[in-house]
Amino acid sequence: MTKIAMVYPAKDTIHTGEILLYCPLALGYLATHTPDEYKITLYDEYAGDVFDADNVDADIVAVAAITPSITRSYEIGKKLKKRKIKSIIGGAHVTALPDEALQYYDSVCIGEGEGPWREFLADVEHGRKKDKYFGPMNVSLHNLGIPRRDMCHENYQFPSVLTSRGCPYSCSFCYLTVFDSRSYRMIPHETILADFDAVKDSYAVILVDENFIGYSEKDREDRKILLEKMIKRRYKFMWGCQTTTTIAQDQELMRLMYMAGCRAVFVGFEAVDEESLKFVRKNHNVGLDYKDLVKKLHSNNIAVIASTIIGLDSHDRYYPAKLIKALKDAKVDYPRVFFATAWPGTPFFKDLEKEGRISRNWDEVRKDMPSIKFKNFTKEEAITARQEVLDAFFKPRFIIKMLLRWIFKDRSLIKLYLNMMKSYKERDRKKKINMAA
Ligand code: B12
Ligand code: SF4
Repeated sequence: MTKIAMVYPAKDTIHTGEILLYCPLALGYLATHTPDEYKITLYDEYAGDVFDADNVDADIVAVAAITPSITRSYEIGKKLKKRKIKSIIGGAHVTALPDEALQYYDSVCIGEGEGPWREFLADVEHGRKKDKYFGPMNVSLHNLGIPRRDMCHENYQFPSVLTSRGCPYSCSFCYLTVFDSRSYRMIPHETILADFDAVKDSYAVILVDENFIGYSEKDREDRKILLEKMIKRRYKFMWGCQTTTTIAQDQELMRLMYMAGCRAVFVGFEAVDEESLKFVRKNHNVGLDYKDLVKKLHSNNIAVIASTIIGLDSHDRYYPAKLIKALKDAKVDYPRVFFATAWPGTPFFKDLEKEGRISRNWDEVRKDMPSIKFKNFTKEEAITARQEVLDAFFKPRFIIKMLLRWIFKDRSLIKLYLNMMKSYKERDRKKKINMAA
C-alpha cells in the first residue's frame, strides 16, 4: 500500500495543546480526492504534531503551506529530496512563487488542488512527473465532495466548513489575487448539508468562504435556499462567516442567516477613509455608512467583527484615533486590526517591491507583525498605533458594554465567550500538569 504523509508545517510547535480556533481544510479535501488504496497520515505542526522528514515512513509527502510557514516547508522539502521521497507542495504562497518552491520540492501545485492532486498521484503511479500542476479556480464544484473530517486535528476548537470558493474582486492586498480565473462558485447544497451533518455536534462552526453571500442577486437567492434547508434541519450549532459589506442591503438574507444559526459576521471594513479604500481597491466600501451596516446586522441579532488594516500609505499618525472613533461610532462588537502586509504575488506586493519596501523574510510576513516598510510609520510606531486601537476596545468598560448589548437580545455569543474562557482555563490546567511532569 502506498503511504502518503500530509503535512501542515509550522515555524514552531509552540501552539501544542492550545486552543486553535478553526481548522484548515486543504488536506481534508485532498484526502477526499485520494483513491482508497493509499494510506494517509496527517501531521499538523500548527496543532502540535512534529513532522520528522529525516525518518518519516512515506512514499509521497504532500505539503500545504502558507507564507509564514514556508521556511519550515522548504526545510522539510530539502530533506525529502535528499531521501528521494516524492514530494508536492501547494497553497497561496507557492502559487505566487512556484519556481522558488521547485528548488525544494519535486512538484508544485499552482491554484486549486483537487484536480492537480489526482493528476500528480496518477503520474507518480506511472513513473512520470511534472514540475508544475495547474488547478484553475473556475472548475465546477459538483464533484468536490466533503473534506475528510479525520484530517482536522483534534486540537482545533471548531470545525471549518466551506460552502463556496473564489471571489471576483481584486483588492490589492488580498492573497487570493494570486489565483488566476478565481470565479465565485457555490458548492452544491446537498454536499454542504452533508458536511454540516458531519460537524453538527460542535458548539460552533466557522465558515471559511471568502464571502458567504456571494456577489450577485442570483448568488444571494441561492444562499437563501441553502439557509432555509439549514433551518429545516434544525442544526444546533451557531456559526460565523466572512462577508462583504453588501450584506446590509438584504434584510431577508440577514434574517434567514440568524434563523439558521449565524451569530457573527467577519466583515472586511479595511479602512474608514476613502483614500485608503481606493488605495487597496476596496471600491465596494467607498461611501458606505458603517453605522448603518452595523445597525442593520445588530437588528438581526448578528454581531460584527470588523477587519481593518493599519499602516497603509494614506495613514498618518492621526489615523488610529480616526479609526477608533469610526469603529466606536459604528458600534462594532470586535475589531481586528492587521498590519498592511504584502503577500507575495499580490498587486500590493508588486508595487511595494518596486519601491524596495517588502520583506522576503517569510517567517515574519504575517498580519500580526509589521513586515513592510511603512510610508509614514517606523515599525515601532506601527506597533504602537495598532496597540492604541486594540487598547481602546479591549478594556473592561468596552467589553461590559458589548456584553450588555447582547445579554437581552441573544445570549449565544455570551455562552460562546464563556465556553472559550472555560477552554482556555482547561488549557492552562493541562499546561501546568505537563510542566510539572
Ligand atoms: C483556517 C485558517 C487558519 C487556521 C488554521 C491555520 C493552519 N493550521 O494553517 C487558524 C485560525 C489557526 C489560522 C491562523 C493563521 N493564519 Co490562517 N487561514 C485560515 C483560512 C481562513 C482557511 C484555510 C482553508 O482551509 N481554506 C480552504 C482550503 C480548501 O483552501 P486552501 O487552503 O487555499 O487550499 C486549496 C489550494 O490552495 C490548494 N492547496 C493548498 N495546499 C495544498 C497542498 C497540495 C499538496 C496541493 C496539491 C494543493 C494544495 O488546494 C486546496 C484545495 O483546493 C484562510 C483563508 C481562506 N479562506 O482560505 C486563512 C489563511 C490561510 N491564513 C493566513 C494567515 C496569514 C494566518 C496567520 C499567520 C495569521 C496571522 N496572524 O497573520 C495564522 C498562523 C497560521 C500558521 N499556520 O502559522 C493567510 C495566509 C496568506 C498566505 N499568503 O499564505 C490566509 C490566506 C488568510 C489571509 N487572507 O490572510 N488560519
Ligand atoms: S479581500 Fe475579500 S473581497 Fe477583496 S479580493 Fe479578497 S476575498 Fe475578494
